[in-house]
Amino acid sequence: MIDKVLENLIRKETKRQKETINLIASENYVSPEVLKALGSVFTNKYAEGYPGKRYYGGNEVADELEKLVQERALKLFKCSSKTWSVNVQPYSGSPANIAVYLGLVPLGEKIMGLRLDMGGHLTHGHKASLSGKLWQPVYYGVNKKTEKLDYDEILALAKKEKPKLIVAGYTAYSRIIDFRKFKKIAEAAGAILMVDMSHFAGLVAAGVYPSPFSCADIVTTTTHKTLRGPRAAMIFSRKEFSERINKAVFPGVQGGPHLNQIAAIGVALDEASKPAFKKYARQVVRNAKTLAEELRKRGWRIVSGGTDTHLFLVDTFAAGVSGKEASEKLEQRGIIVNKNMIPYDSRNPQDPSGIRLGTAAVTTRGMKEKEMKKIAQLISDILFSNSKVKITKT
Ligand code: DSN
Repeated sequence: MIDKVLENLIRKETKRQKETINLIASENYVSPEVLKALGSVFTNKYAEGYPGKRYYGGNEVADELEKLVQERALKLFKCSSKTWSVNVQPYSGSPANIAVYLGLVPLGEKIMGLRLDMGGHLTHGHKASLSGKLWQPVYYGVNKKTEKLDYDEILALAKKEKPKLIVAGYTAYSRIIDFRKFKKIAEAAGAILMVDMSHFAGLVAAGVYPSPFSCADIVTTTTHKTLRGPRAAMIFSRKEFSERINKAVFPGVQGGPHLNQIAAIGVALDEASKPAFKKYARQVVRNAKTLAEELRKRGWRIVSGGTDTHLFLVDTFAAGVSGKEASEKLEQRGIIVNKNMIPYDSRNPQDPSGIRLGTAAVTTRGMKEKEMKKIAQLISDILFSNSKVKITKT
């Protein structure tokens, strides 16, 4: 690059990514092909509107691109184009979720989602987000004992509160979600069911996590987590909702789509349709299960007892180590995680009781069960010195 300052930052970040173990559950490493599409000339083009209905000239290739990516998205998730549409323009997950509410829920009406401190997302109705300011949030939690969703409680709450829309799909919940139960809950409340599959989209694509499409009215997803694409998002909607969703994305929330991101989504969708991706996703889950189990064996408490997905929470404070302390100590030794609230946490978000670990990124680097055992031992050794209770040193 001519800009040596920038070139140096890119080089430094490349080195950092190579030399650390990335256990951030929402991150991954994209392929060189995805990077190529992101850095392509599509970044130069404005394409406000939708294929065939743009506000600027010169969009014949953009139209071809957007339609191709829509087709690939519907195909990958086995959605019939007779009943489903997909909007591939959202810049990322937060604007995608806000666009759904804007399109389908009158301002001030109720949106029901999982509490942030129990695994939900800011855009599922948290007061600090537009979703909790422009709409009235109703929160459900997880069961205190099992730390899993309690569908009877959620049903009772939904019947009482009658939200216009219910969100299922989270950022820090490690268990399989029963989408059929959520469909019944939404029907009982007369609500629209939106599944935010951002975290587990890649697992759904590979068939290692249940697909939400037969139950949901709307499915949102980011494309950069387990799906291993660019930082972007998509909104799938049943046809009856699609026009309202499209208007909410543009011009409701966004301006012109980032065509380079859309091109890169297209590359990632194609990659995710290949047998190698199925193998990858299976290994992601195996790795998470192994890592959780190996940490459990060494005395660390795993929230809800384990995982069915790519991620899980460790209650480090049960062993006397706060989440902040744990994440900082691990980072000093090259293991990158995030501190995280655990259900019914008595500590604060800046220094909560736990950490969240995920295996999507390390699996992309080719790591398997053997490496997970080593990582569990490393984590345990690094945190051992801070632990005030007995942690097994194996
Ligand atoms: N920040 C993402 C995560 O880490 O799960 C969600 O938006």
